Amino acid sequence: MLIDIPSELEAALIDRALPPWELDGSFLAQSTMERYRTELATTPRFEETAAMLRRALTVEGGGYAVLRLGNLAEALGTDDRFLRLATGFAAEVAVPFSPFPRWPLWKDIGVKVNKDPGKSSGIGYNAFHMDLVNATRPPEYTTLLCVRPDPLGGGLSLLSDAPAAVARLSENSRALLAETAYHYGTFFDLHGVGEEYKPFPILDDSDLGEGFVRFTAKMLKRSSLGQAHADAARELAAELVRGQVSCMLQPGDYLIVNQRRFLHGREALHSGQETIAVSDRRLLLQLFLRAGAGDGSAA
Ligand SMILES: O=C(O)CCC(=O)C(=O)O
Ligand SMILES: [Fe+2]
Repeated sequence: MLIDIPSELEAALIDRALPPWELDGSFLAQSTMERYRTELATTPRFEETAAMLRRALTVEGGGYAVLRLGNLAEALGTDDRFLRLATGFAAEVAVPFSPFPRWPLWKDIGVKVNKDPGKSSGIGYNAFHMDLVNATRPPEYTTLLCVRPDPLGGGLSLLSDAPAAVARLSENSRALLAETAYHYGTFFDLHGVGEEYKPFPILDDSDLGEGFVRFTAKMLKRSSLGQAHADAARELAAELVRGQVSCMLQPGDYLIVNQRRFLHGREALHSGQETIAVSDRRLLLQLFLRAGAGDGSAA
């Protein structure tokens, strides 16, 4: 769902300079959360916009939103002042944090022509996945702020309702996906996301919509799985593609994904990336959010 910022809110936000944030370990400090909330709560129509955002992310059948911050990005540029406002919106959903101790709170996802094309910052098709899939406590929300789209026009963002895709599978496939038989990737020096989970079940015991559909289609190529388990995972990947929606992020668009509901991916960037200067290539900034116990946002 697309969420526009009312013009009177945009005008007030352009005038409002939020202070720099502070971290408490890998999490946004409570003092910053409170300060940003208090500052933003006094701007016109902020509360209703934040409530609309939370509702889009948690309502039945919902689970992602694109908050359109393009006018703010245009007025403020995309450095600190703008990032503080985006952090303020994120903090209305859940607690911003960085699982990567050596990265800043907002992590650059640029374009690297020599990287594995199917992975983060590669140029190829990035298949449906959840972020931090092999952690016992993945972030409830992953968020991507678009600084620059692909100047050549590629890189559509992809989203798919994971519980809905699972519901279309046969009972036999679902039973295979519930077995602790899947693994993916490495796990090194990550904070705030629990332990490495290996092997893991794609579906856990809890009701659909409560747990995660702990899946990445990248495991089909990069992990060795038994035949029956691989077949069930391939069926799920196909159902995710069948149900996918796509959107082209514009400068300043802020995509927020509830990882208990939706998986995400990205179409390939357009061919010819090597002809584009690194500083002109597509650039997203990624931020993860942790839903606090009992605040309702973990639903
Ligand atoms: O490039 C994109 O749009 C998505 C990247 C992504 O999903 C990731 O890096 O985890
Ligand atoms: Fe991702």
